Amino acid sequence: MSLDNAAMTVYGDSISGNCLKVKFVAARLGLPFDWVEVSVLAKQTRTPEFLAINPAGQVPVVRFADNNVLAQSKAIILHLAVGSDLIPGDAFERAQMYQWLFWEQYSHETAIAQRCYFVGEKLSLADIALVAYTRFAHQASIDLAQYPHVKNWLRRIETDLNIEHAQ
Ligand SMILES: N[C@@H](CCC(=O)N[C@@H](CS)C(=O)NCC(=O)O)C(=O)O
Repeated sequence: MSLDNAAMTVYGDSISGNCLKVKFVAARLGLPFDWVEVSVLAKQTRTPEFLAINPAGQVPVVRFADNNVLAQSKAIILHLAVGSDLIPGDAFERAQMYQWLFWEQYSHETAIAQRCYFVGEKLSLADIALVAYTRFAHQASIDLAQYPHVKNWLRRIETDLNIEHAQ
């Protein structure tokens, strides 16, 4: 069955960039899908029912009409987009597209996604090393007010370290 005719269920959290990628691609390609909201914050990815769908306990995950299940946003969007104009026909351009996909997952998402600390759920040397020069951003004419997540993180680390707020 071609994907165009298949019903699929996307299990996703509406505030997750990884899940929105799947939604945007499916919508752009006109692929019909049901969206099942799974809240990461409410720990709905940790229920036995959800873990039976994706033992990794993560969204997005898609269940296709034939009951096959696929996780990992990049695997999902690449699968959805096979044969569409979203995947360049030229082999080198396709490789360049992969380059951006890998970059996004490895560098962009990790830099932009909102986390409390750089590693795990608590202060580590990574936060302390990174906070040192981030506090001087204004000296390079960078106004952190434009980057509220960074500013929140900066405040959190300064508070954790009991040091004065730099800006
Ligand atoms: N590399 C995966 C990352 C998936 C991921 O990190 N999902 C998060 C939401 S953005 C999640 O489900 N977190 C719940 C958890 O890990 O407990 C992808 O691109 O799909």
